[in-house]
Amino acid sequence: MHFKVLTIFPEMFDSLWSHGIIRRAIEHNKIFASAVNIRNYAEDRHQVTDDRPYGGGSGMVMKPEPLAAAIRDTSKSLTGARTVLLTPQGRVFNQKMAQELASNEGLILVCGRYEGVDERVCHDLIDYEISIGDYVLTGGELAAMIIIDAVTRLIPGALGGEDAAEKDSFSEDLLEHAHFTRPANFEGREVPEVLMSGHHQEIEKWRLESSVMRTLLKRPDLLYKKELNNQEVAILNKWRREIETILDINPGKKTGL
Ligand code: 4FV
Repeated sequence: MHFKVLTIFPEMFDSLWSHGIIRRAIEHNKIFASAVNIRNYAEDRHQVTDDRPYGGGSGMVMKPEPLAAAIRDTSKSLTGARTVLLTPQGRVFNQKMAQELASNEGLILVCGRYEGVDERVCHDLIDYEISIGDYVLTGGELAAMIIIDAVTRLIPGALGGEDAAEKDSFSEDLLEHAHFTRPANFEGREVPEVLMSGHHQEIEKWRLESSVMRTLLKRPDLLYKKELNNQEVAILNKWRREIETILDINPGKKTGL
């Protein structure tokens, strides 16, 4: 997987390239990544990449010429790469989109600044518009880093443990189960026995129940839109029976709620 970032602040990515999983993936040639300065494609001697908006108003807009030249030149050296503009206008990024993007040869990530980029660039040269969430950033760089991070860890071998990403949150549209490590007793709080039992089937069962219940409690919206499998239905039915038993035993004051 090739990542090419187009930005007026390429040095912002130096730290991303040189730490953790991303650094390891680069060192093991699992990904090839670099940031290119859009200013290099500005023809005037001040390398201006922004200008005042037609129609007036506050702020500046990214000029089409340097951006278009940067995208075209980068696409030439990265055949088959898809171009992504990071913008609040885009589809909101999620794990499923990360999996889709990870199937590409290469991604050219275009980072806007100021009020945004000239619409004619979006129209002619952008394959995907992606947003990382419904809030406004000062630039697309942080959004590009999030995409690079989430996609890189899906590249086979990038995480080290071959199947590590398969057990991700959201890979089954469920939140991940609770995680524990040594010490077995931390400030009086024990690790669930089953996790120290070595009984892998029981551990998998416990972890699935932990995932389903955490998803029910923290992100029920994920369960509403999910096709539940038999195991998940069985877990939810077990808890429904638990709740019904509690309500049968202790109906509580008839509040009519
Ligand atoms: C953004 C987002 C975002 C908008 C104007 C950069 C800023 C400025 N990008 N997801 N949310 N971009 O707020 O991706 O150019």
